[in-house]
Amino acid sequence: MSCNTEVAITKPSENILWYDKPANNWNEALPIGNGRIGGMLFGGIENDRIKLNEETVWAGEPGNNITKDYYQDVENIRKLLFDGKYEEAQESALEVFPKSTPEDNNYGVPYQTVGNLNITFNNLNNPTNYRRDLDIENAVSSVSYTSNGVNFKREYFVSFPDQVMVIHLTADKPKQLNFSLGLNSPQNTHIVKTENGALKLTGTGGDYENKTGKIKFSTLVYPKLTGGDLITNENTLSIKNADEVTLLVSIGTNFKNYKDLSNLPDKIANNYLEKSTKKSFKDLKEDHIEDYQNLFHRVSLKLSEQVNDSIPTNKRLEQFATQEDLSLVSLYFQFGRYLLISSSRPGGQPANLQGIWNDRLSPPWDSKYTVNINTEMNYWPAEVTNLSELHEPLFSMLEDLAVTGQESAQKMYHAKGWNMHHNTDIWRVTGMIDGGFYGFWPMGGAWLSQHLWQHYLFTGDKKFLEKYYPILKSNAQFYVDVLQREPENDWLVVAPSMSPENKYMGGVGITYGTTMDNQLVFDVFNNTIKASEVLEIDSEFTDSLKVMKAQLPPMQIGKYGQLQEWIKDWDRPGDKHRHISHLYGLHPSAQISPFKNPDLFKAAEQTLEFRGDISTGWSMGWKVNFWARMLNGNRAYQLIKTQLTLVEDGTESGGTYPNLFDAHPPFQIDGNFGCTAGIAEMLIQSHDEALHLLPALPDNWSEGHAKGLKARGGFEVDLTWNANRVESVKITSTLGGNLRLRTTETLVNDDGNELTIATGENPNSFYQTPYIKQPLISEEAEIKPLELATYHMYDIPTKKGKVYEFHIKN
Ligand code: FUC
Repeated sequence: MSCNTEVAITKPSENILWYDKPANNWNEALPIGNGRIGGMLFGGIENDRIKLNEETVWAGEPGNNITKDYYQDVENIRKLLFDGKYEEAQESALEVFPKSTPEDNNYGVPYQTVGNLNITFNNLNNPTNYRRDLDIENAVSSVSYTSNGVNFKREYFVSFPDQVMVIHLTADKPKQLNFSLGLNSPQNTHIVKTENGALKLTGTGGDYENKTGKIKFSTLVYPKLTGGDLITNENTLSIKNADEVTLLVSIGTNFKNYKDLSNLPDKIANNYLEKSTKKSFKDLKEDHIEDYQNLFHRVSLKLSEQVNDSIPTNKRLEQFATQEDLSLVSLYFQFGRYLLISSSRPGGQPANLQGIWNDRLSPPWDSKYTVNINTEMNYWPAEVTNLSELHEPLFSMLEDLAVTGQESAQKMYHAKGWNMHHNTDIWRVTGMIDGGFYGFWPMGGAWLSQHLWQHYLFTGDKKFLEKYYPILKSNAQFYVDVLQREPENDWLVVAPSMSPENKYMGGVGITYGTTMDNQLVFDVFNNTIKASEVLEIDSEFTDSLKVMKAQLPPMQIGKYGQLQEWIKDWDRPGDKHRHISHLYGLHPSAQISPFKNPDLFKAAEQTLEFRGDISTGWSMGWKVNFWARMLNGNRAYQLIKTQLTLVEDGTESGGTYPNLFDAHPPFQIDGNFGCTAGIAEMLIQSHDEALHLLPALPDNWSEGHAKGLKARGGFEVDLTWNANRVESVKITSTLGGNLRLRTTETLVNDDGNELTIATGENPNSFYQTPYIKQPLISEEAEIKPLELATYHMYDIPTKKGKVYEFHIKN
């Protein structure tokens, strides 16, 4: 019988999330997606709900959010700051850029839901044997149960190659499938009807602030039946006595790019639908799995031989606080990779605050792009976990922002180049958002553009660098024009600005020369200088950057031994703020090193101690990375444990929901991605002159392997460890060049000979890290660099395409 067209796939149970009940709420539902189309699956028995998303369904219309020339206002605030009138400066900033949206402007628009597909089943009788799962090995979710002696099964996935969501319903006896299909949407403007044997939902994105909703979308649900009858009603479809049904869900919108809405939603939805109706379910599924596994299978992580898969995932999470379950950590790691593969594909939009999964018209923080940490964090796993091409949507957004951001640079700062503030949306707005407290941070472009340089360091792709160099340069140009001399030391600083979302005195965040800003400008200048050297262009411009770079403020150590967050020693030891922006220099940047500037390293540790562990989800995810960079595996693991604390829908603290979504709270996807990257960072690091093996392995991760992680310089790393020591390492060199290894072990090659001890600077250009000046007070400081003798450093000259294997000396 055709309902047995199962594809034979072996299912290693370590990569499965499963539950014994349907989802009660969003944070129990399971996400599927292909970057563009997303679904949240509730797996109800009588009523199944699938929440539908398409990544370009946002409120509003094209256009930036800068209504006038603000230069004089900025100048006035700058002057107040340099005169030490900080409170007045903050008041003035809030007057010019009020907290609530001014009538003639907007603060960015929300990402919105398409609506819901409802499947209502008839004739069920006391269903038993219920199971709902998400197999992230092949990106297929399923629901199964038994009713009236019949075993029912549903499978769900969203195919990237075919651009449709596929839901396959089967029963193990003929003529058992009886259900109806309905679509609805909370969108103010929408219509549901039936058309050519499909159910159709058309709608328009919402009006928001001063913007009119202009996104049009079209959703088609087409059932393909084996046996049985399809009954077409006015706005529902019914299926009677079918043997097997494949539902194809296709969505199109009019969005072409951030300023062009000339695509035809119906045509797009129809085209994808037509193509996929010609394929069998088996082919759709096989093509989907092949495409997905091509990405997913690049990395494997094993932390324990024991896979605790006999209890539902929510129960495992609940027990995690008290019982060791290391395969839950590797599942969580791979789930982060699954989420990136499912929410960010080349040619599409970058993952937003909720990836692509949102069931509201007005989600938290509009589910847009918050770029003072969140959007960047989404992409931390991209390179190191070998999903480099999934970084592309972010680069493509940068191409847009480098255009729209010229308006904010000109109108707000009278500067050349481009900039943006702390948020953007699908229309690529670059002006101030959320008013003159949270919004006065002209650094979004500085942080986002780091990703361009990092992609180059991992891939060595010169063509890519050539293409994106103008964006780096134009962002550097903005800071060349905008930097000011501060009154006390004549250092070059950004003013006004803030240390994201934090304040240094009651209600006052606005200031100049914050540590993070200085670190960011340092990186912007440095990346541009380095890129111009690689491309052998623009040396005159970059010579001027070198001069300015030397005049940026140094990082400073404050009276509590902490790394100062501000240009003055305003830090409070009791400050638990979720943003630890001034440690940007520790991670993701590489300006603080235990080997090069140990006093700063020590000060960063003091800062981490003051801030504490417990916080919002993403903040804990960042701290996993920080402690990994502190080379403290046990503390990093402690943070993972804190982050993997089960929280339920509506809980007010950070942690992890039953569906393994990160809880800010509420759900925010950055914490998933941050922690995934942090786990990789515990196993290899490649930012500080060498490829460091097991830099932060916790005591209880005594044996395991990580295969396929990527390091800067294009090295792919397969690592096995035992008794907490590197056992063997296999490195594929995709670019050639010197491989410098840092490890606590004595490593030998196949002949049993110890590797060549490293000397001098690493000649590999992808490993040459520029360090910012020592802090002012460091000359008196006693702190010595981390003993290099603790580590072995080896140099191995490598050839492109060759594989190198080493193991521990017995
Ligand atoms: C930043 C954070 C918040 C939240 C928001 C989306 O503003 O400070 O915690 O993550 O982004």
